[in-house]
Amino acid sequence: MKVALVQCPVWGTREPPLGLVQLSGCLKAFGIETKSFDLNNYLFRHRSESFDNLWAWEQSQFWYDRDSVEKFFVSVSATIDVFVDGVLGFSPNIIGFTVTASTFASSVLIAGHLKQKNPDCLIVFGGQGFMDSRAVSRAFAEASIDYVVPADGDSVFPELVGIIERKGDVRECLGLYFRNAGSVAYSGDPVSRTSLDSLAYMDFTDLRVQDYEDGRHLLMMASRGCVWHCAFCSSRAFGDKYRFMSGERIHQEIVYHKTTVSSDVRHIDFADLAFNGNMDRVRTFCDLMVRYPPVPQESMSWLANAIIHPELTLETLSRMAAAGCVRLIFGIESGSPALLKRMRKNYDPAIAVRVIKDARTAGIHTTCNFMFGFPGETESDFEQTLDFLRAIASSVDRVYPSRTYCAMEEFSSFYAHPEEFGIKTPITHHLYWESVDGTNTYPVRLKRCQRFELLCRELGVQVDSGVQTAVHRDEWFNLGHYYEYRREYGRALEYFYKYAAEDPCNAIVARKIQEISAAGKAGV
Ligand code: B12
Ligand code: SF4
Repeated sequence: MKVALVQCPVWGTREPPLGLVQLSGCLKAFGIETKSFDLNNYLFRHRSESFDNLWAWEQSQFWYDRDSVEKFFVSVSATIDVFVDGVLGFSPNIIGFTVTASTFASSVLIAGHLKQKNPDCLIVFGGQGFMDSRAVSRAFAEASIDYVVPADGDSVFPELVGIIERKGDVRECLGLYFRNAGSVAYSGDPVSRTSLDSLAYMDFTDLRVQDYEDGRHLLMMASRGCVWHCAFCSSRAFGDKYRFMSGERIHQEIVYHKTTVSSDVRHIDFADLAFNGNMDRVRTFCDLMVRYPPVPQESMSWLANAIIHPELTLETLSRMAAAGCVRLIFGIESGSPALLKRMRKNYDPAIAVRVIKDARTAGIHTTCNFMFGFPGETESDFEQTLDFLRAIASSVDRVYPSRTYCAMEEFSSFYAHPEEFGIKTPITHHLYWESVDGTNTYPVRLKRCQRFELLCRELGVQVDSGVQTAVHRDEWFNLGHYYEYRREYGRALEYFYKYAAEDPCNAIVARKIQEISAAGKAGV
């Protein structure tokens, strides 16, 4: 039995897709012949100048729209054909797609192509896109899709492949949606989730680290879920319970990759939501990295997302630095204790100031993320955020002001209970939501973000430009879309023109200008 694994756009291009390399390791551990194919990276590397920005984080909305993706695929059909033939050349019996909301449209289109060329291949969709149960129905509306795995596939997928191989009953595979007499059935929740310490190592055989933008680092996710419950967060929704690899296990996997497949690797990025959700494992991991470096005489650095924790003392931070930690990224979001409480963000700003200063003393760089206009944020709350910035200005290395300011993400608790947070319902747009009293709007949030950035400039604090786009263009790009959404087309055009003057090759903006102008909407 042969399994092909496919990653469609849009996804990260700095390093191999974690979902695929993890699943590939798990399938091979069961002796299943597996090959991975990354269409996302393939298209990214072959993109033309007019699509240069299509992989920018802020423009990922493009990929949610099936028509846009289909038109794009038609325009690069020769490249798509080569890719599809490459997958089928492996003669897979099963093709698995790793699907999130941002890859759903492209995955459906590619799955259709593959099925059309080889109707015998079984198509399995899985991944975090299916934490939204509506996505399961949308997937089964496509004739090409045979199965959907809505949760961790580490053991479910190998089990499904085994059952298909021995022509068994797929209903025995818990954690699976399948077609049943004209409708869709679910086999039931798996009894337990794979312990992260017993996971197979990631497999980079087909998706080599050096074929990605940043060829010298390894991405690892050494925990799933989070220990906190911030009201705006949707990232923790999928793996609700915090599960983590022990310090010993993280160390073992790094040593394995470094000494076998990826000897060039000098750096690890931990994608964990909260790397220090369990401080004991952090201490164990650091002790091991100091006592048994993956390659003696060669330094190995790492960075991680962390939560502000009172146990991040100068002593612990120094131990982390000695173990290779070069950067910690903190979701600070606000400097107002009252607003943090409202966000259910469980830390004291005074401790945060101390941790950031101690990190600097220990030699660890810090990045602090901020958001603007969380429901209920008053001018005085915002002033406290500016005061917080002043307090950390001499010790923080970089700040990242959210370019979506305060997005109302599905599966977050403020999205689920807007009335509790004074948000106008129905929520028609995750970015453009408004407070019931009308004082908290998208342009208000954008202005606060700009004031924050101005203060950064004054204080000499470095502002992270985000993913690929230039900071100052965001205002024009974002307000162009905002006014288009509000049908204020004249104002939308004004902003899109400003953007186009700076970045004339941008295909999305050029199309917006053409669409609005051609329809004569600007005069409306
Ligand atoms: C790391 C990460 C990234 C990295 C990915 C880097 C890489 N090279 O892989 C980066 C930073 C690039 C990224 C980008 C984005 N991300 Co992201 N990301 C994550 C994060 C934190 C971890 C995902 C991960 O790798 N987990 C580890 C692997 C092993 O798990 P996994 O991929 O889920 O795979 C497991 C299962 O899902 C399942 N599975 C997966 N695929 C398949 C396939 C088959 C066939 C089967 C059977 C099973 C299966 O089995 C796997 C093993 O258990 C999650 C949040 C979270 N807590 O998980 C968000 C998350 C996946 N991202 C999300 C989003 C939306 C994005 C963006 C689109 C953001 C945006 N605002 O536009 C961008 C992509 C746009 C762009 N231009 O890059 C959402 C997806 C939501 C949804 N409903 O689909 C999440 C859930 C966060 C959130 N709630 O907002 N992301
Ligand atoms: S700490 Fe970060 S990942 Fe955890 S719930 Fe809060 S925002 Fe989400």
